[in-house]
Amino acid sequence: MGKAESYLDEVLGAFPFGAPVVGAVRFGQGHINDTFVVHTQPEDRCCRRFILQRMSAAAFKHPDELMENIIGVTEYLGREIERSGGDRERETLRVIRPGNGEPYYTDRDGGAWRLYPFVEGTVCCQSAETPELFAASGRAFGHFQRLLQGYPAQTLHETIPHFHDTEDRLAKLRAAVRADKLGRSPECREEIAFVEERAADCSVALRALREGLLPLRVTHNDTKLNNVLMDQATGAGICIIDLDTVMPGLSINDFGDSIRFGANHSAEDETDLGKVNLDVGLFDVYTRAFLEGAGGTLTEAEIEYLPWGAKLMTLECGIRFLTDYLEGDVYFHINRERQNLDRCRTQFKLVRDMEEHWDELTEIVKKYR
Ligand code: ADP
Ligand code: GN1
Ligand code: MG
Repeated sequence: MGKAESYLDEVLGAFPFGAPVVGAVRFGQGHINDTFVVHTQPEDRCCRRFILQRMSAAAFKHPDELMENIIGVTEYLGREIERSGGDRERETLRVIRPGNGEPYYTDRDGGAWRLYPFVEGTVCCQSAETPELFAASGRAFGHFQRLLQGYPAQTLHETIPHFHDTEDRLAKLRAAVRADKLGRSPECREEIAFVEERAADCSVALRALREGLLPLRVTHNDTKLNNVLMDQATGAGICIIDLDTVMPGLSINDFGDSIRFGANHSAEDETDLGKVNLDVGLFDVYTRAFLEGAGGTLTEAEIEYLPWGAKLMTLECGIRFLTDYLEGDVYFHINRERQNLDRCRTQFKLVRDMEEHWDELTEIVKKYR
């Protein structure tokens, strides 16, 4: 499969844009899919934009199942949003089918492409520029989980098996270390040891799930700040995007992944670890907002385990970056060498910070129970 750009002519011709396409350029900062913004020029009105994506073949083995999930979830959300007087065109994604009526288009080399309207009047943030903005994202992700409370979970396909199975992620890291395909393991010795010291932690949430303490819910599973679009005028988190991993999962993981990415003031691939620090104030702000958004849907045990969600999602993400580095950067997009190793290091620095501030984190959570 070649570079996504080389298929654009073919793919643009397959979708009903309703007006001439005037351009398509790469867009956003996702690590997984190839995302383009498409500009069209209707005769009688201003430019209309679309989001065109080639779904990652490395991440998603069954695009048909993936799109069935997304269509099911977005239609359900659309109905829920309408029922409460919202605007479904702005508050959820909508899949636009190609001319052949399928849910997505398959290019000449088997690449799977989908199309959404661009949600206008929104911004997508890469870092929590203000506490208010971070709170708005927390409210939106909490609310998302609440909206999907009644969704028939058994109809959802597992788009990535064992996605947040931290025990399995640990096993995959160990296998990558053993194989050491590119001879990169010596430079990762400290990081590998860091994980081994925390091997038992990898079972904490899964054990609570197995013991029936934590319930399985329909969750987003990839709750980075840049997976929610904020209203440009009000700053409210209005549209949750990147629905590829909506599957049965743990609410604490949705909480935790947001903390991992947003409760600090550095980039995920920052090389100066002195700049990478957990912001406990932002943890507090997010906890409150997430619980507000979830509106009483979380159980006492789920709330109690929120700090574990934060620590485990951060540790797991570091493990995944490290595994990908050892395997030759085959999963996460990179734009420079060692980027996945740098990403791993920021995650482990944050895990350390969480451990150091553990009592404060548990106190914060208690405050909002
Ligand atoms: P990835 O899985 O690679 O992260 P995303 O679905 O998150 O892909 O899309 C990447 C980026 O594209 C998002 O972070 C956001 O900036 C932008 N984006 C995606 N969908 C839309 C949309 N419907 N409207 C506006 N921007 C969007
Ligand atoms: C990926 O798709 P994106 O960029 O929003 C990844 C997440 C990781 C994240 C790390 C499907 O998220 O699981 O936590 O990168 N998504 C998938 O930044 O693997
Ligand atoms: Mg994304």
